[in-house]
Amino acid sequence: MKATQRGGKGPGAAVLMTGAEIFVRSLIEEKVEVLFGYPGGATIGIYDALHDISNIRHVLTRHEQGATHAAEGYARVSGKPGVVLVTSGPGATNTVTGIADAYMDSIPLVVFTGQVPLRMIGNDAFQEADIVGITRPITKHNYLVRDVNELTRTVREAFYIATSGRPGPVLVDLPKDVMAQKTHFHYPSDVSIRSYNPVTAGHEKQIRRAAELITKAKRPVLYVGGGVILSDAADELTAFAEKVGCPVTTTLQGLGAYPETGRLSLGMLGMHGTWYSNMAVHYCDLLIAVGARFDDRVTGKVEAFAPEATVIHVDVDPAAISKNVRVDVPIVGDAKQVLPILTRHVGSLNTGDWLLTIEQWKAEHPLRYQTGDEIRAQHVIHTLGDITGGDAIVVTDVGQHQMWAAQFFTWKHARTNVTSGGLGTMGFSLPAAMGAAFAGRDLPVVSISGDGGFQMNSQELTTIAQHRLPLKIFVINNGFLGMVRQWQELFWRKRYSQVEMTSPDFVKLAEAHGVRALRATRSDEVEGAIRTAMAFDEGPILVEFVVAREDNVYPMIPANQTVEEMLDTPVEVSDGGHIVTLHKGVAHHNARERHVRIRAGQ
Ligand SMILES: Cc1ncc(C[n+]2csc(CCOP(=O)(O)OP(=O)(O)O)c2C)c(N)n1
Ligand SMILES: [Mg+2]
Repeated sequence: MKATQRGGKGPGAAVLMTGAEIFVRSLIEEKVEVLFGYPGGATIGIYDALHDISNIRHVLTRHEQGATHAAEGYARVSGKPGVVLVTSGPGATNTVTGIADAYMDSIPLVVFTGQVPLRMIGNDAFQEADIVGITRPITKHNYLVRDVNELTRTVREAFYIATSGRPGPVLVDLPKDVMAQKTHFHYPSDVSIRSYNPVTAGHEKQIRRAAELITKAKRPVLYVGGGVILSDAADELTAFAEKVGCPVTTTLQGLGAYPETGRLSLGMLGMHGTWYSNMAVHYCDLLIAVGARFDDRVTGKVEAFAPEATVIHVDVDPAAISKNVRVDVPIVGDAKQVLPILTRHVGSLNTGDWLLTIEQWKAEHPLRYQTGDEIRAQHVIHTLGDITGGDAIVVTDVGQHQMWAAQFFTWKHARTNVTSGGLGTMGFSLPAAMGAAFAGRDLPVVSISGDGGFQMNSQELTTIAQHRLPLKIFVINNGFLGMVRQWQELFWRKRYSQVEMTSPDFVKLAEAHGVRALRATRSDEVEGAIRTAMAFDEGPILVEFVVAREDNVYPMIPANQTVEEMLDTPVEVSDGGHIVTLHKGVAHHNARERHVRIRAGQ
């Protein structure tokens, strides 16, 4: 159990302080630098206590959902917990999507909600909502503070639980009268929570068993998830992969854990993963999962996932192990601690033949697109990767553009990919990018949204303009809820039900919020528009890219199917500026033949 000395006595220990003052002082003890919030009746006392505080920056978002996504963007990029403060009732319920989002992707948030006075709880009081009840299934833990004397311990525990073990959101509900009660300030120096003792050091014997299997493997694959990013273990992962000579595929959340410029990179796996990553997982004899959870968007049909592989799983959360896929060697521990030990125990493998097979797959089935006059979203993202060299924080929304960003950006660094994976929340990008901009990383922040998702939280343009945040905001406008349209095209006989979408004039909308904006409509404008945006240094800038309307994301393994059903990118040719698709996504054709060759050691 952690036992760092902090707070304790010191100024204020002798004087009586209100709960609101104690709360603010506790945030200072927790070294909170930025608070994303929105005031109201139940938190007016807390906001009063914040009024004269200069060491916490409060960002007044324009919607509480924006505050929670911003806190998540901040947490993902900075590695520190994101902190939110909202009022009771509607203020609290507006955070629900953001909390669920953080829960699904294991992002540390501490969300403080105002609550009606204790004696009125349960009376359907004005702006009362049982937010502790509502958020029970979507928080790692939550609290209702009933006594001001419990306040500092609760805040201390909330930060500890949010950031330790498998991180996640913690909610603390603060009744108005409790925040007005007075007591002495004493900040606990350590935390002791019975029945919560996350294990971080992997079991020595299991690590040795894993090392033995690795040493014997002929066709190993590392399957790396967001846990590696969250535990800041990208360097340890890279050292391990390179010592062993093991190819690396990452999940959507794992992008950046291993540089895609590295020779062992397979890119992303799963439903819209690269052809070669999915083939490698399908035919590998050893799958080393690190900080990943075998999500259905990764596995497709679980029974057919990595059918020939022995599975090693390193994860800090024991509940994640053998949850979806049976694991042969479980190692419960923090990737940052486990990987260096594993690296010491293994030697370099002779994976030359296996890497050669993968090289062939890469050559035969690369990620690709053609360009004509019309802009392709793939081209926008590819160009962004080329111009930035991967040195940018890219925050996406949810839909086709998100998958193209995962596929075509050059992911090089941990904590540069900010995207809603588990929950898949449209409207995430703009506020999350805003939070990312407060994280203080010396990299440009690029928000990429679809026309649909952008409209879900575009109110935050004003917050962004107010703080003159140097965001590059790209709206990929295909006139459709593209990802749903793609499914309707491929699996619902092209019956486009409620997916065609009109939009405001995004350039005028941005300008109305005080954000500079431009529009690109032809593919020869893409590079210039991106260069203009990246060079702009007078605050935020929005670029609307009007792109091909009915484009699809490939490769694709349809939901709950297998590599056998993988649709590769169709063959396209450019004909006088128009892109002609010669045939639609083609399913797997030579996997079986290739398999025979692998077995024969060719
Ligand atoms: C809040 C929310 N509502 C609905 C969905 C279902 N959904 C997933 S992708 C998508 C379409 C997104 O359209 P757009 O933002 O224009 O992005 P595109 O796919 O066109 O790139 C929808 C409706 C969702 N993920 N989130
Ligand atoms: Mg769209």
